[in-house]
Amino acid sequence: MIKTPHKVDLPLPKREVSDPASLAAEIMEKLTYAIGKDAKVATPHDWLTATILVVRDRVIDTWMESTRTTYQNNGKRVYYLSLEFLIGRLLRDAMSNLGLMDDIRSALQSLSVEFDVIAGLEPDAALGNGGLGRLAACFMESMATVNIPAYGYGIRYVHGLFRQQMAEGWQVELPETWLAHGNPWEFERRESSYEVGFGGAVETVDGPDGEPHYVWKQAERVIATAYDTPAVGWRGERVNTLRLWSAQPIDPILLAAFNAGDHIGALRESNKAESLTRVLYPADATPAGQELRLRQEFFFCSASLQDIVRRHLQQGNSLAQLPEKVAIQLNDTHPAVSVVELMRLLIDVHGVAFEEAFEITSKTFSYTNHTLLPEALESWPVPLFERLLPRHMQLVYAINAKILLDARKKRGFTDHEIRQISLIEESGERRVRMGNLAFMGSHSVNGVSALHTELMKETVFADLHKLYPTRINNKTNGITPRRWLMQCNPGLTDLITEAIGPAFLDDTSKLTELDAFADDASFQEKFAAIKRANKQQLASLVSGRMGIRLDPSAMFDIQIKRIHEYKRQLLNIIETVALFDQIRSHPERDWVPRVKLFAGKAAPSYHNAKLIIKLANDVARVINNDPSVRGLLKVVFVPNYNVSLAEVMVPAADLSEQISTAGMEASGTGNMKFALNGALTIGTLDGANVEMRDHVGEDNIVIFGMTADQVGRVRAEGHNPQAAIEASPELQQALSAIASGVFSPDDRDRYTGLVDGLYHHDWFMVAADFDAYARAQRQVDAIWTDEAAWYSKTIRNTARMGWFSSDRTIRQYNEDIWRA
Ligand code: B1N
Repeated sequence: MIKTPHKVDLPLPKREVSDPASLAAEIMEKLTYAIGKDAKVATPHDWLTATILVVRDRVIDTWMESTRTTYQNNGKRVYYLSLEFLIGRLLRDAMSNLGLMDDIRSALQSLSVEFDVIAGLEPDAALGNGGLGRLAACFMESMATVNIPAYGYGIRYVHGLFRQQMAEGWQVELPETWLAHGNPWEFERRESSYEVGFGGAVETVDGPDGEPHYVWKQAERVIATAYDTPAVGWRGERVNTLRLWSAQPIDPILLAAFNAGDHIGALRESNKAESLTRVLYPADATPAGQELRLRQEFFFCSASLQDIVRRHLQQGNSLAQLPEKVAIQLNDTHPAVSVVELMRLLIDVHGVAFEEAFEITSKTFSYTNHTLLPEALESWPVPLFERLLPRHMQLVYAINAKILLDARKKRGFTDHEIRQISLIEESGERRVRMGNLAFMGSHSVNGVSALHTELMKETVFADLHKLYPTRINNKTNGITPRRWLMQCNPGLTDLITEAIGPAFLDDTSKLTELDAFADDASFQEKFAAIKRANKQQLASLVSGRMGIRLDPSAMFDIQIKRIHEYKRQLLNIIETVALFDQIRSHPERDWVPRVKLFAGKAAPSYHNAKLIIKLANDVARVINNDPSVRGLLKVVFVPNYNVSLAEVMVPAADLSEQISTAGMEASGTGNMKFALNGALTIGTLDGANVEMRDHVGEDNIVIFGMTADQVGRVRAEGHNPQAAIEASPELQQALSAIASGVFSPDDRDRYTGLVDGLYHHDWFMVAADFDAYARAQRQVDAIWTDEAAWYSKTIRNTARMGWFSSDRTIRQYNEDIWRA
């Protein structure tokens, strides 16, 4: 690098004034000089970009300040490695965290620009599938808020999660193009580029010390280029960096080939490199085991680790100090190959001995597990792993040999236990177990809810837990109250401030003061008015997008999340059909008017999940067109669920559906968002629902169904769903209606397979839990009918959910694991 003397004492124009008039002037300046447009011809997008650039200027001052201070203190940094960051929009978030909301609004108004209109044009950064990716985004905001020097590392996908369109009720996936208008939030960092290699072979040479040295001769190489996005904390006190990698070819074009007339071949390498970071794998807790996925994982891990080690050494630290200065959190096993990549860098590049390298590595890494579903536990066929990453394969074997010897010799583990612990799955095709690799290569392994953590100890990691009994710990998930209360529900935020003052904005545990208002009739009335206004907003969205009219005085009963059999959207739909039957058979009864809302995406390859979406749409069509239930029951599947849609649906919910088969949802975070915004939860004792019940109190949540223990026992003993179905006339009738084509007259057999599965396997205990669920729903009706009771419970939910702030989660990670 060429060192030039920089003149650093020139004063920068400080962005300290932020009254509406100067903000308006700045927006005009950006429009003119950064975008090159006259106000007369500026499009709404131009106004959006100009506004983002003005807000961004204010972020940058603090960003540089934060980075500088960390460098000067040479303090410990936290690195959050995640293949997904489900960010959503950033403008409202940044404005609200910087306290610019009102002034920017007025500034735009003075320019005759409607803030809500341009804010609605910002595309969602949908670089994630669901809860795991959204958690990473909440954590980025909370790490900045609680003042932890942190970097997020991931991939800058050109296409994030697909756009979901409905074609006659079937999900169709369309590409999503969030970068079409450019991305004003990001900074390309050409200078932060690294080479990442694949394939080839490992050569052994004699080192100067007489020991064998290993040289990985890579067959292919690509360049990883960094794109940085600032992550602003609450009140803008700290700004951290989200660094996303993009893949570029080493040679953009093979000119010789091009000149010889091979125009396509000349671009082949270039296309191959760029395809690495082109699309996000659309799989959430479903298998994604393709070669491109392993390449994506290694690509971003290698670039991130090279960057981390470079920064560490540049500070003048030694490699032995790595665990003292660096904490790397692995978000599930997707970045687990980092363990062997760091080992390789330490041993092959920096000459550290194996034993020491392993010690440094395992003290630096920690790993979060997000699922127990066997099909979602990553493992790679040994031949594939070896072909793509031959040196890493050697290191996997070396770590495995060390740990297994230790287990056998020192701890007397049995052959069966040794097989369970091994990094190599030996039954059938040999595979590398990424969960075991992440476990061995870390000093901390955590689950994401109390129940999930206990189940980890008893199931997937039972034997590793026996070998390392203090390694597994729990960090119950959380959500950022900035996005999931203050920004998405300003009405409720103002009402709470009016009642208990603004201290809860900085410390959500203060929300408990709201408990005193739970039975206050005038407070209940205001709380209800805000809920109604939020429902009205959702109703206009649904009417605008789908042409369906919703009555905001009906109960809004909402299930929004990825579509998966274990989440049991099917249970909800079947109960809806049963309710439909009941209302028609007993029109004289006092039915509680309900709107059943669903939204969520299915993995494109997940047949049953897509069929469940079609069923929801088929049932909706029939019910919504039946005059005998008009005004009492409506069903809506809102297409293209994403973060921005969640921000409208969450504040509008009366009832939150959290009904997974117990033991299968690791935590859930949507459950927390709804309850914080004053919805009642109907749910099973699964994931974080268990801790939510402990916090809100069992009178303020409706729990039903089998426990995780019962599910385990029934599965082991073999359960008879047919008997359960025959014992429940309502269930039987609903199932026979669905199976016989009442909702699919165009294809009467469409759902016979789905219903057959319930009769013969019912792995997800839909039939087994049906009666308990239907009873719980009638209990919800009874509460709804007693308005004072309803609001008393829902206000208590808002009051007692403060503990589920991701600030609390992050503080726990920092106290127990990172110690930054
Ligand atoms: O992670 C969330 C939890 O709240 C949810 O309960 C859990 O289902 C979710 C493979 C996953 N677990 N596993 C994934 C995502 C992408 C992928 O390719 C698995 N997502 C979860 C946050 O802890």
